[in-house]
Amino acid sequence: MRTSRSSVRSRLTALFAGAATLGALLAAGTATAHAAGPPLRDLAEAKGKVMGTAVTGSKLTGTYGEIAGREFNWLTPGNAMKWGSVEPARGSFNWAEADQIVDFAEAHGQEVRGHTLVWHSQNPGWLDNGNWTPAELGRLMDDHIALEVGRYKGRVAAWDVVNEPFNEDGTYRQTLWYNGLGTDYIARALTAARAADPAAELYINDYNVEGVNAKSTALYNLVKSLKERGVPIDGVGLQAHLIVGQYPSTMQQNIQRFADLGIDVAITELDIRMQLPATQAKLTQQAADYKAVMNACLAVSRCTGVTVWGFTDSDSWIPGTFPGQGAATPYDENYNPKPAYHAIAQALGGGTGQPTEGCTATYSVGSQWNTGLTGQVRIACAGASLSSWKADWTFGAGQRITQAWNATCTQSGTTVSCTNAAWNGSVPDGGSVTFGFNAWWNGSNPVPTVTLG
Ligand code: 9MR
Repeated sequence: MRTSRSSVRSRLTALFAGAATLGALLAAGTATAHAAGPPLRDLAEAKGKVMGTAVTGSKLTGTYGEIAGREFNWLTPGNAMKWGSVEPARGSFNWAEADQIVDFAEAHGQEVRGHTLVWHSQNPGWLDNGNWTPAELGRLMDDHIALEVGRYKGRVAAWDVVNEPFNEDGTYRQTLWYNGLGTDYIARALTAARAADPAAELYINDYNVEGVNAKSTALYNLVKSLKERGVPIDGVGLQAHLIVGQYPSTMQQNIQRFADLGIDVAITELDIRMQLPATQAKLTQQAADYKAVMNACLAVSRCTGVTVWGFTDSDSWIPGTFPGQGAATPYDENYNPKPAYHAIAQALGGGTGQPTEGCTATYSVGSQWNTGLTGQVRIACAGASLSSWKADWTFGAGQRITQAWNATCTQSGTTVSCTNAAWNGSVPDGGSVTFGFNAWWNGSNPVPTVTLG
């Protein structure tokens, strides 16, 4: 976390976010039916994290624009800053969409993640098809970085300088850059970016590097050697294009090992796809997977936060690339928040955002002895259902939770907060779930009232 500019901007963000929320409330007639809880950006900010989304510039009006401005404090142009977008013909530039997104971000108190400078894909044809000497190629790369990073100097907080440099087995991907300049194209690109905007955070970004595996280990070794050589590198981006039910169990461990190198880690392109049609069971699993990613980031202080690769299923690359798959983002095509949205909010310390009328939580003490107790909370719904839950109560007489099962419980002061385990978030209409806990007590042990959120 190098820059102070970022943190100044993020403090301002809270103010802007408040204004954005107020704006959204005043425009309630046009706003979508939406969870009443605080926006994700406010929840993230309170946890010292950022919450971002990829956006398409042309869509930043109406409901899409309202949600992008209200819920997120970082934006990544999904395509607008790629070389093929900004310089389609050599020497002929198109900055319109990139400028528009940066302007939108500034108007909404948001930071921008620049994506991406040096990649093998979405390059202009003239670049891909040129027959460049290594010297020419190096100059093209240097000039491109100087121009684009220079243009947005002071306005783009972080850059994905190099994108997707590795193959799955951890060898270097054979690209225009690698073939022409060797592995050192990476150090050269980072150095050029630092020179163009010394305050911007510089990242290497890749996919399938979320868990500990051959590819992430190659990235780890690269960052380690760049650090040892004094090459400017501030972070790694773990894209996180995941599949429902396949959350990588070593994600937190992986984030931590990168953090231990003295760099930041950002989750840069999170989406979690499924085979269509989306069913309640798949959406519930997806919510649990989103939550697991959030928790992995929350658990490591140098994980800066999470960006989703499109916030609505109507603006996602998945259906076009994986026929038959989709529903990968936190909002559906009609801008209704899905269980995944509520799971993100919940992981960030918010309520589940779901109406809980029709569902009740009942606390009971199973057994109690001199200073211990085993208790249970039963959550039951009738005429309503839940896809995730949060059960809070106050232990006002000094009781302390020591252990919980079938839920994750934390206690801060007298406030106990329990959220569902991956397998029991769903409470169907007419059904119930229970979770249990052990607690310590002394003196008196009154039964608290449980609030569902
Ligand atoms: O979301 C982008 C999509 O609109 C483009 O068609 C696609 C082309 O490759 O790129 C998508 O974004 C990619 C990102 O830039 C890098 N990581 C993988 C993303 C999904 O393909």
